[in-house]
Amino acid sequence: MTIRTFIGLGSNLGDSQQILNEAVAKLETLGSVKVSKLYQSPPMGPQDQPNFLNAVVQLDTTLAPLALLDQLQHFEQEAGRVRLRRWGERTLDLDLLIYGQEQIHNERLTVPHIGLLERDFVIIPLLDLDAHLQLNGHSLKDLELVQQANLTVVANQSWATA
Ligand code: PH2
Ligand code: MG
Ligand code: MG
Repeated sequence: MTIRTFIGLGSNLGDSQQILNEAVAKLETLGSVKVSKLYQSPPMGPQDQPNFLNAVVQLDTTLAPLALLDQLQHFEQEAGRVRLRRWGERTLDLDLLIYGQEQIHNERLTVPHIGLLERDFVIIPLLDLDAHLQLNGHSLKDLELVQQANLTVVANQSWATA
């Protein structure tokens, strides 16, 4: 059975656009993929770090949640993941945001992702992929932060396939 999942992509170290491009190519090995626009976003957390590039990938996959998490962490390592501090700079961050309708709580994984509803750099790209997406019965497009989003579009939805 195929499950619709959404993966958050972020990078603010190295050649971030190249790193995110390669990440999308790797995600394509796990199932059928659709990408959001590519955004630049001011850092959440420590302010003395570069802006992030952010995007979201919709991935339809047969992988179970923890098997998918294993793959995401493997891809992060392959990208030479550097993580210097909490909420700090990263070469590649791949977050499992949504896994079908499932609520998952274990030592390795919380889904939907904690903080999803507070992050414009997650919500806006999610809406690119599904303008009517709902979480716990609430339409993401009705969230207040959608009006206040502080994101710059870097590339349209063909950025990863060009
Ligand atoms: N990720 C973080 C910390 N801060 N800020 C933005 N704008 N985008 C991110 O992806 C991000 C962040 C740690 O995962
Ligand atoms: Mg993250
Ligand atoms: Mg992460």
